Amino acid sequence: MNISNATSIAFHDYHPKPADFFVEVIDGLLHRPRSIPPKFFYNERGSQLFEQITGLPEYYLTRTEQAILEKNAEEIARIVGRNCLLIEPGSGNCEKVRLLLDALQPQTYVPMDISRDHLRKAAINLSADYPWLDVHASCIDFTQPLDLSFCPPDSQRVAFFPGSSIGNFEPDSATRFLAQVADVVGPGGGMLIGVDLKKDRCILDAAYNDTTGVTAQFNLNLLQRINSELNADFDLNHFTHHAFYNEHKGRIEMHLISQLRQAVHIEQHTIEFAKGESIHTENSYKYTIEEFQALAIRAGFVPVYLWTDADALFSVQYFEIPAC
Ligand code: AVJ
Repeated sequence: MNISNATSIAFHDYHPKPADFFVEVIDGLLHRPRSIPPKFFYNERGSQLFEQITGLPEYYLTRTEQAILEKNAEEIARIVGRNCLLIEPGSGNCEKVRLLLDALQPQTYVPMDISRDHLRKAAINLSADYPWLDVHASCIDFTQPLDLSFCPPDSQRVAFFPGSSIGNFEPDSATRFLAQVADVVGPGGGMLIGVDLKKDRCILDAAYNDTTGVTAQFNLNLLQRINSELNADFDLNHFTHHAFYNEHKGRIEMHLISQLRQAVHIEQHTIEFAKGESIHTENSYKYTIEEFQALAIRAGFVPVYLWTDADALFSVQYFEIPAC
């Protein structure tokens, strides 16, 4: 029985195939330039370090986006429309959506995450705080097609993708990903997305080179994780964090630089690093408003409205798919 006002929560398990850490790490390290996908930052320690990053004075992204959502929640709700079906790919701890729920009053919220236990916990906590909200937690790899047949077919579908997570995608894959989102929300559907903006490079460089070295620890934690989970022997004292804004590509690049010529062993593999050789660990693309709108338009969206802070550091942009 489901009494209105009582907590309503459903769990849908699409059994996402977990990433193969070993295969992806070896593949990335054997190719030139060497790289490791940024999705592997987020083990328990990495997630803790990222939490710390979000509170750093130099790291303006999280607090600026939060302030934009808080300040404009009512207007966002008016523009997006109430009673929607709100889908959040990679919902994590479901903290950001809380800033919108009271104003937006969605009929249904669909948090999607690949991490089953975190998703379950986050959905239960959210549901306890918002008993009027119909929560359909979906354990899924959000880059896979999503079946929303459990949802009421008539409500407007809106995707929520905060945090400038889109910055981790290459622009072409970002377009493909948004086209997939466009498919899911369908004609008349919308997308509310947090996008970090191009700005003075000093601000960007500082945000990824904090003086207390938390970002360096976050980056180096990848090697620690490879050591403990893949039986490797990276010497963390012999790699250094290197992050800089690549103006030409419009992205922050994070690297780990080998401080000397060295060999590292991972299971049966030996990887030889030259002195100064890099492991590319992350790209974080920055866009102008016009650049990002053009990207979203290529994916089938129409720009509807956007919000930024007074210093134009960060943007929250709303798009729709024209109704047919
Ligand atoms: C979570 C991808 C938005 O690019 O700013 C923070 C990750 N990396 N500091 C970002 C990150 C280094 C973050 N995103």
